[in-house]
Amino acid sequence: MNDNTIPAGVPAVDIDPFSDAFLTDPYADHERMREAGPVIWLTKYGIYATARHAEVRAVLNDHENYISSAGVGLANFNKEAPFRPKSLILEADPPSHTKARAILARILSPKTVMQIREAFQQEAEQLLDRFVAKAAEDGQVDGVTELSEVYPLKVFPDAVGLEAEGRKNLLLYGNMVFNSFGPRNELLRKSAELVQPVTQWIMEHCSREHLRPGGFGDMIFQAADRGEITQEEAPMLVRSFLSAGVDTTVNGIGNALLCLAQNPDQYEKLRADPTLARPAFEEALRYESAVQTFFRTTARDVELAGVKIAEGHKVLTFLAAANRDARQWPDPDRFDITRRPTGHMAFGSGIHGCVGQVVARLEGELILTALAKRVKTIELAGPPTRRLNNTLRALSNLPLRLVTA
Ligand code: OVV
Repeated sequence: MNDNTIPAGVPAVDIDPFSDAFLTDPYADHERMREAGPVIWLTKYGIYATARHAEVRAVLNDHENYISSAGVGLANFNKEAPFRPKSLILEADPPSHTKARAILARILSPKTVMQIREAFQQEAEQLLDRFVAKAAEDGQVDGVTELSEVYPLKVFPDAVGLEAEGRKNLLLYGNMVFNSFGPRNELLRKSAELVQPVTQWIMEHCSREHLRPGGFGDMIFQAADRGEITQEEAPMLVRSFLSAGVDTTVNGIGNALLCLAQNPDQYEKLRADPTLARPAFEEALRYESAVQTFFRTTARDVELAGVKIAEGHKVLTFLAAANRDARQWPDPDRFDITRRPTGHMAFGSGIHGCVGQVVARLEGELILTALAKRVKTIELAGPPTRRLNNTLRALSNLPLRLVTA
């Protein structure tokens, strides 16, 4: 299976998509991979991959041939033990996936989002007041440590019903989980140094006693009370909220701030019309996708774009490369908040498409709206620094100078 023999007729590419150089700036390599062919072979890992929009979408929409239960990272769970007990939704196939998905989809439905909107908006406005005041006082402000990390760490765990103490663990855990989808490289080893205490904190806080009645976490236990899942499964679904609900939106918002700081003409459009906040966030997701990659595993011999792939192979889908495929997007390397990037792959696609996307979009919209209402111009006050992660496009710092309206 994942060996060193290059399959006949499949373009072989020697790029390492988990190297520091690639993760620092993946875009030229994305182009090389798209141009090499619709399906390529990555020699470094002995895996198939696709960087084109049509094939990424095709793989993600064919959950019967491309399964998730063998893991959605490089590791094949049929051959090696997962680094943590498998997620009941991410690393599952129908029919068990369907059951878990239905519960989370109901909790994170548009109806629920209408109910949390006001609290999320208030928090966004108060945070932006503080952010702008800090910028005025200090001459500059950090878009990551003082905004993009602060907001999701406040509003989402509040909605889940988690206590305020210790929430930084959510960032450490997210970093670890998203690194775990890559190879066992230095990034994974470093982030996993804290695996014991952080995992222990996370699992403790997935229990019913730690979750405020009526919050998203408690709603999972209510589903267990109704017999929809077992009492043992409930904390595992809470774990999915805590794994996927923070680091993703932190970086979605951080990346959007970077895009706007680097494209003053686009920021001016947003400032002039703050109702563009939602499409601006969507375009930032396309342009700098917070989640860059996911794997699937072939459940049988399949054919993708004319390439035969045998059963049991890993296929790496480059969501972020699909999002800049010129076959799909006119002028793909242009950040344009007036484009409507419908069909982007930043939330995935198909039955595993992000179940929290209504909440993620709400957070992005509210932060960009509050920003646009207060800030005339936003520019870099120094070079942004990256937090390299095997899966996430993440920033550690984003020094910004603001001129307030
Ligand atoms: C989409 C995603 C990412 C990471 C973890 C999970 C889901 C989970 O279900 O634990």
